[in-house]
Amino acid sequence: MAYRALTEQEAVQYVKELPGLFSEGADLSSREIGDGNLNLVFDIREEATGKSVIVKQALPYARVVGESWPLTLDRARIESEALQIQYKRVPELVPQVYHFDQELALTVMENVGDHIIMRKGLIEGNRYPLFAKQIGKFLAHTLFYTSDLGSHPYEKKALVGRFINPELCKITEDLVFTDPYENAPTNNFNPLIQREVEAIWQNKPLKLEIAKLKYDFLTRAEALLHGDLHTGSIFVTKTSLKVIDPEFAYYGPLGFDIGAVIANLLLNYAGQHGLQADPGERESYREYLLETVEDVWNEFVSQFVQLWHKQAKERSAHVEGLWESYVNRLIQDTAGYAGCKILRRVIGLAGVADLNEIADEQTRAEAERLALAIGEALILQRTKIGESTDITDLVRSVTAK
Ligand code: SR1
Ligand code: MG
Repeated sequence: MAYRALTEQEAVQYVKELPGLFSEGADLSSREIGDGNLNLVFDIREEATGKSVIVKQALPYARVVGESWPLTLDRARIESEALQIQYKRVPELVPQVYHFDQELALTVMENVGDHIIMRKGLIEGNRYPLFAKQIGKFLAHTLFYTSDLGSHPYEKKALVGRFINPELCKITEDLVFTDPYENAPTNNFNPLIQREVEAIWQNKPLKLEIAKLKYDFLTRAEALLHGDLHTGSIFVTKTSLKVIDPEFAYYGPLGFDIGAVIANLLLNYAGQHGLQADPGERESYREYLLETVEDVWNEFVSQFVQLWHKQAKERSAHVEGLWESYVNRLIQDTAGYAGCKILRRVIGLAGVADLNEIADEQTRAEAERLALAIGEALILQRTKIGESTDITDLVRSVTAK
């Protein structure tokens, strides 16, 4: 079938014709529930049995802007293949793909609708005691097994080829690493922080460090990244976690994915200024978020290093001292990328609800100023970071100023 964007009814019809999903004659309902920046998402459900699937279809443009921003449909292939690679490594942490249609740029997958988007959960003040262990495992396994450490050199290079993702990478190159640091038309920030934003545009040492991080993003094909691992790409319950939406997947530096998780915890930390009125509750939740930042890194690194020692096929991986120097650089990359991802969410095109939902503009501006200061410190001081507590100490000291 030639490409066309499906209606709710056409999505039902499409699923009915797929073998093995629903019984013949099943009475299915369909609801378009996409609230992201790019795609259509249909929830197809059989009320009688409670069974449901998700149909996700790429639009030939970025939904957030409209048809004036054309965007490749190949991102649907990238997403569906990345989901399957990640599912192979950590099936409990990724939705299962049932079907992919290249022509329609459409994936049919497991519905994890009993979970909620983690960003929403954090805004509501929920705590997720297993989150760090789960996301640490996702990061360690998906990154290790797609890197030169955990895959055959031919297989790795073939994957690099399949995941050349130029148009979505260009979005990141522009929106994360370039536009927020100059007076670009895509920027979208609270006018009350104009002075702080202009100071960033004029901060040459900061811009140099961001340019170095961008250069590594452009050139360092280390592992198959998720590519957009913010808390809106993570579904959670108290006991379960599912990572969705890897359409920005490509081969890049590991710290970009780990940094994305940490950045989004810290965006919520900054947002607490307006999200939580009670100062005691706010402090306690902030401490929870900082502990989670430490645990995410510690879980990731302990599982990654364990895989390195037990599974690394690359012979040079076992040269004395290599893993320690790798991990040391990785935590600094992680801090730097976390910083860029914080700054882009305050200044650039796509903001986050953790800040945007603060109704009072003045309070919101104070939260945004804190986020900017944290982002800047993470980038400029990343070479002094050796362990996770260095990150959280830095955040505490910036907050105290
Ligand atoms: C036009 S896309 C804007 C942002 O949404 C996605 O989630 C990515 O973060 C991208 O930068
Ligand atoms: Mg997304």
